[in-house]
Amino acid sequence: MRISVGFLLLILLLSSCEPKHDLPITINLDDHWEFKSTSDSIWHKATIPGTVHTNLLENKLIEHPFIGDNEHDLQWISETDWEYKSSFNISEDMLQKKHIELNFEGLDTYASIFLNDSLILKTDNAFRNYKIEVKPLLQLENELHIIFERTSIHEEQKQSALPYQLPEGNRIFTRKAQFQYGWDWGPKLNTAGIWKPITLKAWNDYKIKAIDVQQDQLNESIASLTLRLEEDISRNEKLNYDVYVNDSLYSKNLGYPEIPITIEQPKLWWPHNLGEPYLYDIKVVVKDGQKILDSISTKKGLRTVELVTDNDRIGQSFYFKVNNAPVYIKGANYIPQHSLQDQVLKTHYDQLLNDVVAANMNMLRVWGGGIYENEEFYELCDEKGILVWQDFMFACAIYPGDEDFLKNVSIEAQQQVKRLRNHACIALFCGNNESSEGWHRWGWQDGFNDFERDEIWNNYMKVFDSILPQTVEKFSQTDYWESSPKYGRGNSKYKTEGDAHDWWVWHDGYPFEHFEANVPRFMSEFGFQSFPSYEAIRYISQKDSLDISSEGFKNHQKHVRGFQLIKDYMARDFPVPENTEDYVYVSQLLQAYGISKGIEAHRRAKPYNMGTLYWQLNDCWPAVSWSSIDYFGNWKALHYHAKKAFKNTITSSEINDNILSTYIINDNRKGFEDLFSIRIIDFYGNNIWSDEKTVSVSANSSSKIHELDLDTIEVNRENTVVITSIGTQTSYTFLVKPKFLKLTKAPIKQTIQKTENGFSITLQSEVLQKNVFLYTNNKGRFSDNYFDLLPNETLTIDFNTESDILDDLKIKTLNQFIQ
Ligand code: BMA
Repeated sequence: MRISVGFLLLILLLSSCEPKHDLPITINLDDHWEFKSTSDSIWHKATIPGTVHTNLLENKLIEHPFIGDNEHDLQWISETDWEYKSSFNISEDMLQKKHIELNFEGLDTYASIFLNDSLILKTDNAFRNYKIEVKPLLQLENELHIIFERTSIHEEQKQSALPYQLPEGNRIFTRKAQFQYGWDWGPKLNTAGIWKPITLKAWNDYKIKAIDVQQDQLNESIASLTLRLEEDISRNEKLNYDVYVNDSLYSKNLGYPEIPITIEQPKLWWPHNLGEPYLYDIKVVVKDGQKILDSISTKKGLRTVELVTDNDRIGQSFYFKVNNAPVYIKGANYIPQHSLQDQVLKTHYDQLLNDVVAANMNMLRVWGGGIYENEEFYELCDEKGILVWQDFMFACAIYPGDEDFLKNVSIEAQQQVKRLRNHACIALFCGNNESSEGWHRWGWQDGFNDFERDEIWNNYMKVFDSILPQTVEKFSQTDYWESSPKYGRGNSKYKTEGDAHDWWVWHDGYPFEHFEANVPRFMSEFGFQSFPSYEAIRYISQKDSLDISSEGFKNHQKHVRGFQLIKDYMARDFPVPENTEDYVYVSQLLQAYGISKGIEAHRRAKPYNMGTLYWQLNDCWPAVSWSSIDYFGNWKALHYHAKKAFKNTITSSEINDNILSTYIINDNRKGFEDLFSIRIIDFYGNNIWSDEKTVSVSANSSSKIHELDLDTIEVNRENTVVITSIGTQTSYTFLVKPKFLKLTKAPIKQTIQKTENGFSITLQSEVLQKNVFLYTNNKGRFSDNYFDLLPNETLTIDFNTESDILDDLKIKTLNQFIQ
């Protein structure tokens, strides 16, 4: 058939008259904001999303709270009421839509919102988003005005309605990040403001609210999913739902927003250390005939995750199965990356999560005293193959149980679970951090009568044994755990059931060896503090010299006994240098030494123990803390050492009654056969003893591979090192504490060469050099640091940097402090 040009033109003309879509319109209301205290008359510019602290800083109205003890002088900010206003225009097109909704993604916390002078909303939960239909009030030109009341008035009111005081202070009444009230690693900066975006959305008869991708069945041969759309719909016609998988049209469906899909031979999502964290792109386009009404896309990793808590002959297991395979968990506890959340940018998330992967961690626990993280965080965890243990935001306190509070928490939980449930990374929802332990073991019940005690515990149960688990059950396919830890230290079941926090080390002053003799089923917290990088120390006091004794610096140690504990532990195991620069270095070695001891003991005990998460990955400001990466992103010694201790396959040795036992730990899903060797040399490189054998190593195992009675060989324990290896993996074990090592002061030969990404540094020494620390004032990252250099070994370390010169490279080793 021949079609004339005129006919074609006519068709084109007709089809262009008919609109091809009736899509919702969304605009961001982030511009033209101003703020002031309610008692002031002068408005200042405000960046939104932001916090009042950031807005004050941007206007140079306050000093930076992270410097010295400025924090103290800024407490008035939390005791002030603040107001924000902005004007915005909308298009005629938008105004004509049938529905227009304002969406506040996060307001911190007690806000009254006025649109064109009408009060439209009052909020009391920074973790909830609030949506409100505003069509009748909107014009082409509009004014938004938000007043934030200080939290203390609300908290005092709520306190006065209660006949008793709950542990731990008035923060429990306000649903906002609890660490903002001060923590043992963070400042008290109880901020306020528009901390998440505000958007305006307009539509006619249809919009998609959310998508849930439910996994009905998943194994290596088939994935059966149901895509379920939540919609706002005010029309009767049957709609078309077109589903795309990885950009190819998968199916066309008429009439029903619940669409089954089947993928044969699906590619499964795995934590990065066990496979590929593969993500499918799933998209649904909703149409009325040919007219597009809305669409939604999501990335979905197909995997099953299960927490196995079976009674066994020891007590009760606690381990994760991913795609039906038990997975040994390695990682750390994550806290907010900044006290002022708006300062955390995509690059920070990306960098930190790359550092998590680089350190061979496969899980982060998002700790309950911080925030439910933003989308970027979970998207990156999905992409990078990092599992997330997600606490609900309750920590170290007992919370109220009145109806308003319970309702508020219930909405919060529902919103958060629905927001997070499609993420492959989400492995577990956990009710709270240490609230149960605190109630049972920290004297929190003292002073209450029986009635009050029952009431308080019943209220606890309402939230953590009822509302939260029911919400998780109803809206997700993820497991729930009431409280971390299951039992506090001191309870005899601590080691045999559930997850544990070992704070005997640090808080109770027990030696690091305690970790080796007390391995629980799953260690969800254990840690030790160290000083941060020289960069962070200099920043705190704004001096070129390292000043750790000023009041300003001391304000950055929030644990009351912190400085003393570091010193006491150092004296037990390490030399205690006088000079600050050296002391900071040794404090990091000490932390790395203690925590690696714990990690290895936990891993050796697999499968009795199935996971180890140390406290804490990161910092929210420059501080002396338990972190392995400081506020500026610098890796402390612990991060480098954890990277080695967390490798999928390692050898690890322990000494008991003069018997040196060596284990091979393999987390891979496959077994293998390889050469195992063990060699003892002295610090000058002389061979003292050696052995080797071919061994076959099972998948996902830890087994003792070698035993050596040290009494049967002639060895001076103070100047020897045991080198064990399997294939290319090598570990060093020293036979005495670092402070007893007979190290020799000797030069290290170094050559530096420029490379594409920075410099390569080649090192060599005639004697063993312990804990070689390379440092420079140039910004960059060493491929390894705080490492041992064997006698006569040549080691090449890369320094990744944008700088063109490296003329200030310095080296410290433990040899300089002990001979
Ligand atoms: C753990 C955490 C935090 C605390 C840390 C160090 O119990 O849950 O509350 O910062 O100990 O004390």
